[in-house]
Amino acid sequence: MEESHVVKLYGFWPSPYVYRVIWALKLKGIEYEYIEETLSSKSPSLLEYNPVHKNVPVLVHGAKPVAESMLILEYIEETWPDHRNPLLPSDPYERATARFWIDFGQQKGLTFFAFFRSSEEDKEKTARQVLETLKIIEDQALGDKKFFGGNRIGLVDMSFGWLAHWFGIMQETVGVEVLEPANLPRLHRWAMDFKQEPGIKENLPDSKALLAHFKRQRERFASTKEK
Ligand SMILES: N[C@@H](CCC(=O)N[C@@H](CS)C(=O)NCC(=O)O)C(=O)O
Repeated sequence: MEESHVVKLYGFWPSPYVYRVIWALKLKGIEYEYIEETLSSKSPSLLEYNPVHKNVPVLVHGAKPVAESMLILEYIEETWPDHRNPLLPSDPYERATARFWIDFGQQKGLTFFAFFRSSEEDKEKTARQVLETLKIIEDQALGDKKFFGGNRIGLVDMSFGWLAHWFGIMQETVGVEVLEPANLPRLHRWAMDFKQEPGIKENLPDSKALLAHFKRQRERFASTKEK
């Protein structure tokens, strides 16, 4: 393959941001080389390719690095478009609406993080805040559709994709269940459907390893709070 066409992905196995990129590359059938990073000792290449945020994922296309998972997905969609299976709607208004929900999910990141690192005393309170956010996503963004854009998965589904796998394990770590059929029947259905999609189901990190990773992280949060 010509050097200018080579695709590399710098990642970290438990990262849901990295998986967004993996899903998009797999769905498009794009070959790539995966480079696993150690976040406590980042490689010189990662620091060179992402000197501002110094985080993963970074996609390198030829010599051109692209950072920030959702921007990488937009880059992939524009560079390798498949007009029969677009990941964003072609109508400008629908596209703006899709980006609104992607942005909403990003803005609410701290709500989920607060839940994940909550103490025993405040975990129910943070769970209620997560439920409020998920209700908005279910009622306003998903509605009665199978996926956020209709019958096929697209960028909005991939941006919320972490809810379908990582969030369940996060709930298990905290010991509170929020995304369950009684509370959020349509969003729960969506999570089940999303996880079954070709390209997604074969590309999810191992649940047991992720649970152990999250438990270690939560213990670390608890010990730093006590000090
Ligand atoms: N907004 C970024 C978030 C990426 C991110 O937080 N990556 C984490 C791994 S899950 C990371 O690389 N952390 C290392 C660090 O920030 O030092 C995106 O969507 O790509």
